[in-house]
Amino acid sequence: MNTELLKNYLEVLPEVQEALQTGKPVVALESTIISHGMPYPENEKFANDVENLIRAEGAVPATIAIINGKLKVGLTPEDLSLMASGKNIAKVSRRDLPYLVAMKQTGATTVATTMIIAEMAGIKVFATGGIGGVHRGAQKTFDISADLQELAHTNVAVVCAGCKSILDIGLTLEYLETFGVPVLCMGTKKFPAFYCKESGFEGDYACAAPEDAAAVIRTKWDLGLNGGVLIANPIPDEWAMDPDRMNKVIDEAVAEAERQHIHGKNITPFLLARIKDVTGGDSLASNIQLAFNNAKMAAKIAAAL
Ligand code: PSU
Ligand code: MN
Repeated sequence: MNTELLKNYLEVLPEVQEALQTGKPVVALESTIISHGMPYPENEKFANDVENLIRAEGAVPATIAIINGKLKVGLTPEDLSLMASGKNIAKVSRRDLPYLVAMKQTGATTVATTMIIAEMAGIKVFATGGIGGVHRGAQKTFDISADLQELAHTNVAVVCAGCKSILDIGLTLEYLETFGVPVLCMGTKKFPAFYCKESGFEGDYACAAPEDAAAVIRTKWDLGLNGGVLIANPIPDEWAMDPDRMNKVIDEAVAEAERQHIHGKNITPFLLARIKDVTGGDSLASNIQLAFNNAKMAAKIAAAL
């Protein structure tokens, strides 16, 4: 990577710059979860609260977004407000990134793009809610999130609560195996399904403590094995939702998306909004809490690294 050239594109917030220079733990956060994953104004409160939780753990948060073509690493409260309430904020995955930057546009970064920009800035740990993956019916549609290829190649550890059953979770785990991405589950071997503690699938290994996860991450890169590590952190008991209820809601949302011929980058935001409407906001409260839980875990892993 040409670091001189990169400087023309990257804009790192002083708080984050200082932390990176002095070796303080830093946790990257994505902005698609703000702009396309939650409604306003809950999303703006969430964006500020999750940053403060990371600070309370002794780490520095770096929410990532594209603003007027700049790759922003660390956002001001005004930037967070823009990502939460701005109209027509693009959803930016790897393929969209050069266009948005060249045309000086504003967009929210997915897991894939957040990983790319975190790596450019030298940030090793990233907390989110759920990753994208292999969609149900991908055998026909070819719809596999670019998040999985990014996990295959980019050296950032991603802490998530598993993935939603809007995806084919079994195929998502197969894909990660093919591309050599270790899936570590915190405190259990069971792979969680976002709102629910269990998906019916297992991850590769259980990790008892953040230090163990950090040791695996460090060792992967010490051995010259490029790519990410996926850390699956189950939603806390008090916020976990009933799997039967959620699977029914999700099945109906997927059927509705098919009826409306929604596909491509619009499908994930469509399903998320639909699930939130049908559960009357219960899912939003769980979504916020699982993301908080991941942010705290990511701060501990970043400190141990
Ligand atoms: N899954 C969720 N919540 C989200 C997303 C996925 O439960 O907010 C977002 C993330 O930003 C993820 C992106 O990277 O959707 C995946 O989109 P796609 O499937 O179009 O790659
Ligand atoms: Mn897709």
